Amino acid sequence: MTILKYLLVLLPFCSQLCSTPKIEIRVGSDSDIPRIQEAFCILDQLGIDYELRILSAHRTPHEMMAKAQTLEQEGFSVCIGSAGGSAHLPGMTASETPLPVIALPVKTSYLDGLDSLLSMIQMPPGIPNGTVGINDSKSAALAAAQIAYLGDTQVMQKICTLRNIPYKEHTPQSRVAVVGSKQKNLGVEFEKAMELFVAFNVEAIEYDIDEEGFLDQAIESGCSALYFVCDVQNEGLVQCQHLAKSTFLPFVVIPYFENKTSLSPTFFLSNFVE
Ligand code: AIR
Repeated sequence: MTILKYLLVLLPFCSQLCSTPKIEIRVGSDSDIPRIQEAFCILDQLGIDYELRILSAHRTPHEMMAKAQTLEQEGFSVCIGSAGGSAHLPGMTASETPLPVIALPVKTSYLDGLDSLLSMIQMPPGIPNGTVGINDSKSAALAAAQIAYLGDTQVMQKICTLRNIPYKEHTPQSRVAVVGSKQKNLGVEFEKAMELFVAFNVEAIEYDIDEEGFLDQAIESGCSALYFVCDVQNEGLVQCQHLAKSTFLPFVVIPYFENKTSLSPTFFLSNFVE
């Protein structure tokens, strides 16, 4: 009887230890499914468990929200939310779950998916919704896998082989690498982020983009993500592409504008949409 009692107490911990992270892929309509096939291929190649759900934010809003609220308790660790048109699905999901949500805009409407992309990247501050490019289901799957399996050497090695980048032994900690240009003192713009890191007990280590070997140092010190302050009007976009191409760490980019008055929609379109 006593043994049974102990077993019952231990059972939830065992199931936590044995369970592998799951990825939920929610689409707004079954018509989106053919457009995101590459995500399924990537996750299959990596041997990662995922569940596909059709949950429309306008046809079945209550079910969609309810399923967002229980994601964590169902054992998911990341959600990919894919939609076209006004594309409110990932944003509404993100507002109901603490899990990372990756927004994947699909090209379904007369506006070629640009409408969805712009809608998704404009979630209000405080409700994160990491957005990938239009129809870029490959990146959505890789980003989700990198977040969910960062501490899993086998999966990370497979990801690095697929992405053709070297894998380095890595033990993720509650630590992020904040990367910017010390010369320009971009850090001052990010005090709010720093305050949040402190509030969540996440250590933030600052690295200068011009410092050689900082990426290796970030990996060695167990950083779990790169938080890159991208000086978009200068060399930031090139640095950003280079960084994203060369690391397996989940990569968050925050656009920084030195001169806000010179911004125009044309600047955004030519620099970001490509
Ligand atoms: N959608 C569904 N819920 C929220 C959004 N944005 C999108 C679907 C699909 C488009 O609306 O992802 O691309 C049309 O959906 P339906 O339900 O009319 O087929």
